[in-house]
Parts: sequence; C-alpha cells; structure tokens
Amino acid sequence: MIILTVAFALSIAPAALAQENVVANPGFEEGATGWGLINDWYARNDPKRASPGVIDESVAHSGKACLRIDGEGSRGLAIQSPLKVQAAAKYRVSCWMKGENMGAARAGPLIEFWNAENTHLAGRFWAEEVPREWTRLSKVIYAPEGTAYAKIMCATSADNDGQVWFDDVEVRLALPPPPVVVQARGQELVWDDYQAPPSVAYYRIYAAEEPFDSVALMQAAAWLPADARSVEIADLPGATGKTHFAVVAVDEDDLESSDVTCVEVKAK
Ligand SMILES: [Ca+2]
Repeated sequence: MIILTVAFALSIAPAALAQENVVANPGFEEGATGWGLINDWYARNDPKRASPGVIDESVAHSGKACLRIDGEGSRGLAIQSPLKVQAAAKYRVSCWMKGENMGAARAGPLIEFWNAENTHLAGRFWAEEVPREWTRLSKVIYAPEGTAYAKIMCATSADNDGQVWFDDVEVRLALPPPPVVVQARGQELVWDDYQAPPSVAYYRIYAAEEPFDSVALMQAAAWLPADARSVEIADLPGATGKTHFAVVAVDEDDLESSDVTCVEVKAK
C-alpha cells in the first residue's frame, strides 16, 4: 500500500509542478507580501494619485482576505513582479473579481511579458464589466520567444468612485486537465475521485469496440457537464455496441489530453 502511494505521488508530481501557480501570495492571505499596492504612475490626473490597493480582511473569495481597490476618483492597480515564466509557452491567467459602484469603469487582470533586457514584449489587459458577485475570469495567453519574466496586475481601466475586489490570482502553464481515471461499476462509468481543476468546462466520453489509448482521432460519444461524475452506458447516444470507454476532462479553451486509459464494460 505504501509502495503504491509513493508510486502514485511520483507519477503525478511532474504535471502538478508544471502547472504550479507562479503568483506568490495569490489569495492575499499574507497581506501585501509580494504585491505593490500604491502605483501613482498609473493615474491619469495631475497630481498623479492612483486608486490605492488595500488588503481587505472583511471579505474574501477564499481564505480570510482579498485585495480591494478603492476608486477615489482615479484608476489603480496592484502589481506583482517578477513572475518566473517560460518563454514560448501558453499561460492561463485567472482571478476572482467583484465590485460595486464602478460606473463605466472596467477591471480585470493585466499581464505583461518582458525580456532579460527589461524590454516589454507583449501584454494584455482583460478589462471586463465588474460583476456584483464573485466571478472567475480566466484567459489563456502566449508568452513570446525571449520572455524572461512576467508582471501580473489587478487593475481598473478608468477613473471611478467604486470599489473592486480581487482574490485567488493565478498564472499557470496552460496544460490540459489531468487524466481522468474512470471505473466501470456494472453498466455505469464512474470518476467520483477526480480532482478537477477549476478550468474544467466539461467531459468528453469516448467509446469503441476495441481497447484504445489515444482519443486524438476519435469522435466523442457524449459530452457531459463539469459537475458530472458518472454516466450510465445506456445514456450515451454514440455507445451502442461499444465495450471500451474513456472519460476526458476538457478545459474552457478546449484543451484535452488525448492519451487515455480506457475501461471495459461488458454488454449486459
Ligand atoms: Ca483570499
């Protein structure tokens, strides 16, 4: 049992490490550690006074604290730099956000990629209408060739007198969700142990008459929502006469791992 546990831990470690969040103190549980909260250079007005970032311990998406940006008639941001990222790689940038009284001002995550000579290479500000309730924003972006590091910001787009809260800021390599280990229980496929990352948008079920280890050239027999953890074979429209099945988690950008381990379900 111990040997099995160790083998399992070793087998999942590289993928988990590769998708590590490169943002330090991503949920503001350590106060302002790692973040710059006052960035007056970002203000439009003169005298330059940007909306201050504040650690708010009275509200949180997770944990006990989050970041708040108080409009105070300006625009503002909180910044963390440098983030250690790889060049020529896809990254997922995500955060949770809510706000009030923002008027026409928008807000969201802003990422920039810089080279070793501190030249700006590329960046993107996903400034969105600010929701009243905690809402997850998630985007995928390519870190160009030559990228040495990144800067992540939580920013507002325009002068405002509102407040916007950010929590759980993440920058991770955009890899497909980890493989789903599916079990056959009678005439049912079950994957209730699957630890789905928040990027999972749905599951594709693949079916064939013979065993298979890749779904790259296959058409899915069914698509199921992200909260599904089981399905009856009889409910799979494309599975008539099929005996081998695989379940694949697909993320919001349609990334999926094509390598699978299928399971056999004998016909009744
Ligand atoms: Ca938090």
